[in-house]
Amino acid sequence: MTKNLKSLTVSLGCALSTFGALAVFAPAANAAAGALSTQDAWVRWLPNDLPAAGYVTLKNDGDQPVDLVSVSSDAYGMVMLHQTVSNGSTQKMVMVHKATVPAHGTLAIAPGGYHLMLEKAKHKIAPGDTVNVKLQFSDGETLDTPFAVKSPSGQ
Ligand SMILES: [Cu+2]
Repeated sequence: MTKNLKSLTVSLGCALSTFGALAVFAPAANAAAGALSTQDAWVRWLPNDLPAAGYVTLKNDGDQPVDLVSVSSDAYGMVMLHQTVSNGSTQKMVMVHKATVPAHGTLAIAPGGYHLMLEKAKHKIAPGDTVNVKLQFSDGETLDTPFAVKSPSGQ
């Protein structure tokens, strides 16, 4: 609660005209009307049917934190949310069930942190393609997001 009050104060304090300040007064029923958006969605494709990794920045203009709770795609048989964790000198990835997008903030699903693990491609996918990934959130919002498929070097 303290955290929410603080972010409310900050957004009211810096600019009364910001989107965030307006959202504070929106009725709860409008919560699904689009506090969330995505930026820079892309897939790092790998050859030989190796699993691909999806990256995206999630932006939350609302005054409550929202969790990403489910990911799926028509293009892949299996999509999971993974997190890279380091144990001293080694790194491994673990499956996680949610990732929080802070109120009036962003969550970068980016190399070294979270990634979407995309496995079992349902058809041939190559750099230059676009695949849609459905991102579902704890507030009921769903973002059907086009991801640009890029080569392993990110081109
Ligand atoms: Cu992974």
